[in-house]
Amino acid sequence: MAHGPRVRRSAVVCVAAAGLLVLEGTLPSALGQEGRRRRPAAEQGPIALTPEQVAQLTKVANDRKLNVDDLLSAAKTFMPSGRHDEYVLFSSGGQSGQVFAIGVPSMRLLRSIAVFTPESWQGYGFAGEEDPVRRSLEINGKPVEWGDTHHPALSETGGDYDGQYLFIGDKANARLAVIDLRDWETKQIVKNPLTISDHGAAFVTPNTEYVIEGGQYATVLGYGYAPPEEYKQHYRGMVTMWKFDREKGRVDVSNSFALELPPYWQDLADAGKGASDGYFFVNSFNVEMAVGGVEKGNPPFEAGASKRDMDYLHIVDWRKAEAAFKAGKTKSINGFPVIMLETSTAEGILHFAPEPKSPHGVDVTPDGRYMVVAGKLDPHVTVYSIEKIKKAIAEKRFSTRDEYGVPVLDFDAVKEVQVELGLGPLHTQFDNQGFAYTSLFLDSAVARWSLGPEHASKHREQPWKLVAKTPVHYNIGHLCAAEGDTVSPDGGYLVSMSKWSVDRFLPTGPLLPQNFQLLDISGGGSAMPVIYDSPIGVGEPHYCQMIKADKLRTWTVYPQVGWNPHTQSLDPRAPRKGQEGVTRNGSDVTVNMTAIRSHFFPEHVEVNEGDRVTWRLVALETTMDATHGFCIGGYNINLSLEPGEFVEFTFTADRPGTYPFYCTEFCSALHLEMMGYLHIKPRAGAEGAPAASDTATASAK
Ligand code: RUQ
Ligand code: CUA
Repeated sequence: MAHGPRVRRSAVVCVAAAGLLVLEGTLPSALGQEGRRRRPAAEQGPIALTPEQVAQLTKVANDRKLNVDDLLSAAKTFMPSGRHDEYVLFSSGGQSGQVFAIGVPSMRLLRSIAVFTPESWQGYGFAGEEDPVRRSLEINGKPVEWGDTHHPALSETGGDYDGQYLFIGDKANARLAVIDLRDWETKQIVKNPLTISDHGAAFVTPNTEYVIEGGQYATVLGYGYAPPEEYKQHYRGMVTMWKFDREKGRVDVSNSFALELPPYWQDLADAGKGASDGYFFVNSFNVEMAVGGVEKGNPPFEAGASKRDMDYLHIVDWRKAEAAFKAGKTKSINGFPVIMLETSTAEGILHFAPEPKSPHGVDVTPDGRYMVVAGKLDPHVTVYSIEKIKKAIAEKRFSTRDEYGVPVLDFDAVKEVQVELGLGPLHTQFDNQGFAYTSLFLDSAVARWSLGPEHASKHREQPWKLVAKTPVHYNIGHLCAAEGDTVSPDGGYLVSMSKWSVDRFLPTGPLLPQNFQLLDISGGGSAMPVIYDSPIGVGEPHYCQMIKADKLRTWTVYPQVGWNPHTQSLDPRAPRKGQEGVTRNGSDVTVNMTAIRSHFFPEHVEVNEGDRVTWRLVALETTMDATHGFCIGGYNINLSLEPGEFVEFTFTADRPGTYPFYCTEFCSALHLEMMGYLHIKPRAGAEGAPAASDTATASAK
């Protein structure tokens, strides 16, 4: 009797296994001698399992206690060696300050991209005393060498990801970074001149005209000071519009500006598109303007900031704002142009709409017709209609003005619908079937719900209705569907960015990884199973975006030997083959060095104690399998020399000695031999100086 269910389960496993393997590749070729060759999916024919193979698969499944769903999940996410993922997930790296690139559906980490935190593998921030990375990380003259990255934003053309650039905000220090997706490296870091910290960055307008940086905790703009008693008079919020120059691949600071906002705590933002093109939307909380002070017996921020039922959705007409900026209707704060509140109000740039208290995410639907606001303390999402917003603005349907004179639109005039989803809704994404997906933090679930009647033919549900929930593990923050915040979401995959993984993985000490859970959302109705758990043990990622991999035009080697990745151009300073050597001008020494498998040229570099050394190093390699590294121990130098790359670094040779330098990538069979010596000769007479007979030392001085 006890054998009955076991036998039946095995049978089910066999059937399912055979079914799924018919879909995916031929087993014999997978096991063949093609191991080293990249295997495109097109090469695979339908497979037919022999009875022995079915038995083998069934045995593995039973030994590992896998059920049919597990086997299906495995088949949906497994990438055979050499097969590439369909999507790339660009994820924030939270307080690691980095960005992580992850393949979907395999959920394999492809690489990290160093942004706000120096990172040695990439040679990011370890190019000596004048390192441009370290320089760009300084704030008010202080090194700030980490960041809290929250929101990556891929560049867009016509509201769709174009695969060219990635932007990411640093919440802790109100900075914005630009990453070039040709070489996946950070090219620019800009510091907001108005606020120390922010939150709502980065979001792009549909053609990446601007990168939007929303603020968070109100301060005195321009890094000013005022006591908390003067909060209402002197503290302010802001949103900054960074102009992006696509040709140069840089934020154009001189054409960027900000808007002064009341001292509510602005939160996430999203740009309108389609029907709402020309607007952007920013959430806020603490319209109470609570100033906290538990230490004085006042209610803490968490209570004071949640007293009122409604906060304000900020609706910004950015084309009007741009016109006001171009007309010079700004005030300079800390050298940066700011459109002040009176101007925004007078010019009709800024309107508010009430939103249920303590909202978090605002997300615009793919057609741009609706804004979905999720309030952490309200079990509904509130959906606003841009058509109604425009009408209410035109007809001046204001219910009131706030303390700063900003018109507040009548809630009922702009609200389309409220949809009850569950506890703690945070963020919303979309698919290609007319569904929206909202993360439910307190429920630890992903909710699928139907959009309005115009999508009924696709989703075949009642409009504006909760359709399904999948439990996740646990405390989901953001979620991300394939191209799920663009004008044409793909559907198929959704990643739940679940917070502490708690019991999902082997214990890793008290500090837990986060957990990216992959959901298969390709089916309709209630089917959206979790098919993979992926530990993220390197930071607390907040948001990510998932782009179709074939949109990326990634370089595999730099276009020319002598390429400077900081400028994305050939660097005239790069030594060419045959120009190697060491030259001296007083105590300034220039080293021109090349690297090619498996040696540096020159291999000995002699300098004197106290010399100022400028070292130029170029990788002469031109093929994909030839990255070198270069380090000098004790001098904090570590470079990554990708094929063709040029790097210059400088240091003062202030500690004499014999310093082996070596290649830090195991680049060839003779990698260990790819080394040399830096000889720093002590000043004559100093301790450790060579004997007087060493005339070379004396004459070099
Ligand atoms: S968020 S806490 Cu995007 Cu939900 Cu930063
Ligand atoms: Cu070059 Cu190791």
